[in-house]
Amino acid sequence: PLSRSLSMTSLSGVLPAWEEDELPVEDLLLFEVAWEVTNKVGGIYTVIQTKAKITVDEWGENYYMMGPYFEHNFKTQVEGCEPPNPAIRKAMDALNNNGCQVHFGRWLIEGSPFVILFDIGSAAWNLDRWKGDLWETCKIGLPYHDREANDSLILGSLIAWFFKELTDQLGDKPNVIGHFHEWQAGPGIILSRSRKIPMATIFTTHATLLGRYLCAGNADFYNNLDKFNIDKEAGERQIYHRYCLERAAVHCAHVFTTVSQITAVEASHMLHRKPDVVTPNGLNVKKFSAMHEFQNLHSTSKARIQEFVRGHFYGHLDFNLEKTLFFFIAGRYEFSNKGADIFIESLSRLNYLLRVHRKDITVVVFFIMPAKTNNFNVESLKGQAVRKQLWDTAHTVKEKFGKKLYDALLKGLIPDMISILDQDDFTIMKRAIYATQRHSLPPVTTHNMLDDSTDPILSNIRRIGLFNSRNDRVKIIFHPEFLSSTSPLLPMDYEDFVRGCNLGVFPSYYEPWGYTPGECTVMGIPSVTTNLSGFGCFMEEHVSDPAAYGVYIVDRRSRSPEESCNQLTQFMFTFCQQSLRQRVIQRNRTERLSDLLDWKYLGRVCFCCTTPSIDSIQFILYSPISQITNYPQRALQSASDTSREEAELIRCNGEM
Ligand code: 1S3
Repeated sequence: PLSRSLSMTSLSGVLPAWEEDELPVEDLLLFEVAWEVTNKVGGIYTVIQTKAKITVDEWGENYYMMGPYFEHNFKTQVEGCEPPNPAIRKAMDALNNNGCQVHFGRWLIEGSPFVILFDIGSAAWNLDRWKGDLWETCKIGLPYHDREANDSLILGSLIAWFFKELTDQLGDKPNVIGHFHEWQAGPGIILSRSRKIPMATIFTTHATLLGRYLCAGNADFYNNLDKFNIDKEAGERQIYHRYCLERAAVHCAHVFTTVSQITAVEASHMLHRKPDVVTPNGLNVKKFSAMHEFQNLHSTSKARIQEFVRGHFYGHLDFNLEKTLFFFIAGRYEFSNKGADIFIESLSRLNYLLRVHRKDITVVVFFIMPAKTNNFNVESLKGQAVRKQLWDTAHTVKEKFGKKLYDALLKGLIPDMISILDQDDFTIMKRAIYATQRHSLPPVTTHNMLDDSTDPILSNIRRIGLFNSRNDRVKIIFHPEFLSSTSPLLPMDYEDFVRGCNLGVFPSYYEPWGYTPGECTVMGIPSVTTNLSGFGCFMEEHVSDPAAYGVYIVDRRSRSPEESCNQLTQFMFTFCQQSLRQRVIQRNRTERLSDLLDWKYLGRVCFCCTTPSIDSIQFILYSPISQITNYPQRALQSASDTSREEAELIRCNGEM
C-alpha cells in the first residue's frame, strides 16, 4: 500500500524532475512534529487534526505525530498503547531510562494516528545544558524569561535525541522523514541537522513571526516587504531569539513549505528563503448522502441560536426572529490582524443603512474570540433563566388548557377559549411576563471581562455606540470564549454554531491561510474573506466568480482601509437584501465548493525517494494543484446552473 505512482515532472528550481512508476517505500517512517499535536492553540491544530485521516489511510502504522505531553490532554484525548515498531520502543526507552518521560498512544480523532508525546517538565532539568548546546551549535541564545522559547528548546532537544536513537536502531537504511511545523518545532530540526542525523526534513511555516508582529503593529506591511530591516525589527520587538530559531529552522530544512502564495512571498522577505512548494490547507470534508441534508442542519442549528437570542434579548425582543440574520467572526483574538477593526466600523455603517432604508431586517452579530474573563456575567445567565421560565410557564398552561379542551370535546362542546383558562392561569402568566421586565439594555458581552476598559472590541463598540438599543438594526454579542456544547449559556459546539449562522465575516489583514471561511464553505455557509488571506487568494485563483458561490473577497491589498470598509459594508448590506429563497440557493452553491478544500485532493502526496542520508536527500511533497488530475475545479464552470438549483430548492422546504 505504500507504493505510489508518480506523475510529477518539474516543480521548482530546487527540486528534481522525475518520472517513475513504483517506489519501494514500505519501511519509510513519517514523523510529523508540532506544538499543537493533541494541544489546541490555533490553526495548526486544525491542519494536523483534519489531515490525520488521509495520512493514516496512506501511511498506516508508518505515520507518527510528535508533540508536547500535557497530562490533561493525554487523559482526555489519547488512548495509551504500545508502539508497534520495536525500534520506536527502544528509542523511547533510551529517553525514559534517562529520566525524560515519553508517552505513546493513539490520538482519538478520525484516523486514530499514533502520537509520541514528550514531557517537557520531566526534562526541564537539562535546560541550561541544552541552551549551551544550542549556543555552541548555532550561536542562538535564549533568554531565561521566555518560557515558550525554552519549552520549544526542551521539546526539540528530546526529539533530536529520539531521532538519534531511532536511526541508530534502524542501521544502514534509516528511511526516516521528519516534518516540522512552525518555529516552536524549530529546535528539533536545527539540532537533528546539526548532529547529522540521517533523515530527510521538511519545515512548514504557517505564518512568520515578524509578519504577525509587524501587521499587528499597523505597519503598511505588503507595500514595504522589501524595505524592512528584519534583524532590527525583531530586536525592537524582543523576539530576536525566536526569529533566529525560525530562520535557522527554515534554512536547515531540506524542503521548505508554506500554506499560501502570499505567505511564500512574505517568507522570502522575512526569512530569506523562498518556499520550495506551497501546500494549501484542506479539511476533512463530510458528504451527506442526501444533498439537502446540510440545509436541514442549518435550520436546526439556527433554531438553537434563536433560542439563545430570545433569552439574551428578553424584554427587548421587539424584532422579528424570522427576519433576523446571524453574522459572526471567530478566531484568535488579534484585533486588527483578524480584521475585527474594519468589521466593527462596517457594522456601524450597516446599522445606519438598514435604519435609513427602513429595512425590517435585524442582524445579530457574534464575536467569538477568547479574551481574559472572570466567567459569565449575571445578566447573560439571567436572560437564559428567564427564557426557560417563560417556556415552562407556557408549557404548564398549555397542558392544563389541552386537558380542559379535550374534556369539552369529549362532551361534544366547543368551549369559549378564554374561559377555559382560570384565574390562576392568568396569574402565573402575568407573573412570568413581569419577570421579563428589565431596566438595562441587553448586554454586549456575555462574560465579565478582566480588561473591560481597555479591551479593543469593547472600546470600539463604545466608540460607535452599538449598545443593543431598540432602534439599532445591528445587535452585538461578544462571547469572549471558544464555544462548547457543555456551556450553560450557549450550549453548542463551534461546528453546530457555524451551521446555524447566515454569514461568517473574516476581513483579515494578516492571515497566511485562514480556516474560518473554509469551514463555513464546507458547511454551505457564505463568508467574507480578503485578498490578503491565503484562503481568499486561493479562491480567487480557482473560482471564476467567488461571490456567486458565497465567498465575498474584500480588497485589502490595493484599497485604503476606508475603501475596504465601504466594500465590506456593501457586501453585508447586499446580503441583507436577499430573499430567503436567494439565501437557500446561495448556500447550495457555497457547499458545491467544498470539494476544492478536501484533503482528499490537497493532501495527495508524491515523493521521490533515494537512500536517505544528509548528502542524498529525500523529497516529500504535496502535489501542486495544477498537477492533480480530476481536481474538482472543473466542476465549477457555471455559477448559474438554474435547473439544478431549482431542484435543490424544492427539496429544501421549511424556514431557513
Ligand atoms: C496560523 O494560525 P493563525 O490563526 O495564528 O496557521 C493556520 C494554519 O495554517 C492558518 O490558517 C492561519 O492563517 C495562521 O494564523
